[in-house]
Amino acid sequence: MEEEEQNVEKHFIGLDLSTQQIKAVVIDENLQVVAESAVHFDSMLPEYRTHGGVNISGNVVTAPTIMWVKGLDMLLDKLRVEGVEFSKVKGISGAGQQHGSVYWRIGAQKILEELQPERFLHDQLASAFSLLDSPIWMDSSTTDQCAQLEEFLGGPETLTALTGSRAYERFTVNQIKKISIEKKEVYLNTERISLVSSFAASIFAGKIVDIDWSDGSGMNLLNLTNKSWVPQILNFVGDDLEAKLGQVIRTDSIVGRISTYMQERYGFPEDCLIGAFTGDNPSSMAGLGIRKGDLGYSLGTSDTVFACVDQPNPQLTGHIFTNPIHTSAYMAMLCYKNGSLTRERVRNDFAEGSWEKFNQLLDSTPRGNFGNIGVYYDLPEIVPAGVQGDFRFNKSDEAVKKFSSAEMEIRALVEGQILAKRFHAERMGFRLGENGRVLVTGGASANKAILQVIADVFNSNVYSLPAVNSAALGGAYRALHLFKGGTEKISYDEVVSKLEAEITLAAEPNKDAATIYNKELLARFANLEQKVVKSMT
Ligand code: 5FX
Repeated sequence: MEEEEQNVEKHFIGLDLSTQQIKAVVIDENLQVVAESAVHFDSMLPEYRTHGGVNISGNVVTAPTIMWVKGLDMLLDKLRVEGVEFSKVKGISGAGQQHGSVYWRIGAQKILEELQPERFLHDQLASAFSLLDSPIWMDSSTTDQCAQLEEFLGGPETLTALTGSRAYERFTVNQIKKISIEKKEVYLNTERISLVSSFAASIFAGKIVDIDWSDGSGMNLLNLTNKSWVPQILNFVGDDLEAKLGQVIRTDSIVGRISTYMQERYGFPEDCLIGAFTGDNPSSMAGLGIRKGDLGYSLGTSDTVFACVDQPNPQLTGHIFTNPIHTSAYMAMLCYKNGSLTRERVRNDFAEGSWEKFNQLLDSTPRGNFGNIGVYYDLPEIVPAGVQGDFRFNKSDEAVKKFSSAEMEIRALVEGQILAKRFHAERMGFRLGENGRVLVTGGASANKAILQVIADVFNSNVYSLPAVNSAALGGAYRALHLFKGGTEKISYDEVVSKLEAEITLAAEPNKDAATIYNKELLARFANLEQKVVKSMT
């Protein structure tokens, strides 16, 4: 009997509740993807009228919380229709867009415990939230709260040293503070506050679960050293905040077993474990199997770069998070708001909306773009903070209105985005290790022409994995790790060692790359970026 049990195939689900869609991957014990599916918010849930999965009103950016719930209903049904046998699933974990928050109203825990299997989740959770629209990472409406928090703690340096980041508008404690003041009744009616990640885990566990320490690092609230909430900051928001947030847990924790709702509605086995969900970037780090000396580069709605560091060295640009997989190390990260959507906009403006044309134009322009440099920010950027607009400079560093051709615009956009990552990453202390790799992920990592520019600008080989959604995969791998006994029993690196065989070389730097993208060019870029910052004030 025991042997029979051992021979039964075991599957693991990884989810990613990201900005534009919810995605699921199902893997087997050999890390092979056996199924994947997604629900795209704008096109499949048009009733919520989102654009890119969000609603933008000035600098306030939100997403309807119930849309995410309905998306989960649809995703689980889609997976079933596509033939996924939930009875084989032994573990589920996943990721959520970072910083976004969910406000459960008083009584929500009870609603979650009493879900009826014959009804949809979105039907039953319609009244479970005290705030209908969740603030998300693209929001930049908490400038006042950020200034107050930094002042309260004695300056941005103190906050940075304590929590790994200066005050950022999207970081959750600033969002909560704003709500506690501007929507006092909402705050008072809130039983618990989740991050998008812990919210998704709660739906599967059938109870409100705690926040993990990697995603929790994106709140301006977690003490990086002792990994608990900073009491002064809790008090700064309100003395009942700790009760609403719960405890901080390790990212490699089991938060519970699958809920009876999920067992009865979908046929999950009762021993299916639920691992803590985490932020999409920490989860991508897990999904790419990032080792020391590597750089992870995610090309998505937001562009992010991240690396594993032993000794945190927090800076006023960029973030240090608790590491999701190497539990004694940290994760350094830079996040840019203007990623895919800006690339799409420039493609529409200069390449007739065609990626093929965009790539042809990019390839037809020489590396270095004749000295022209451009930076394009559709939304107020994070690095550097607040810059917005298109800025173009000719080879003499003079501001120009337009470049003389579509191909120069396109190369300026791509080079500008990648130079920014290299410059800021190096300033934070990243150095590619001797055997270090640039590992790419995210939607645009399928674009070879862009990967070539990454290889050239970083003067490094660029590698990719066959599956593009590393955040969802990271969830599935972490669920498998927990199933195998977790960190106490086996290292995460060992569980994902088979990934080595799947990594493929996607681009190699051209011979002249190091001379073109040299220190002088980076210094020029830094100067021009400073000019842009100054022009905003
Ligand atoms: C990271 O700090 C970010 O704000 C973004 O990368 C979000 O996580 C995107 F979902």
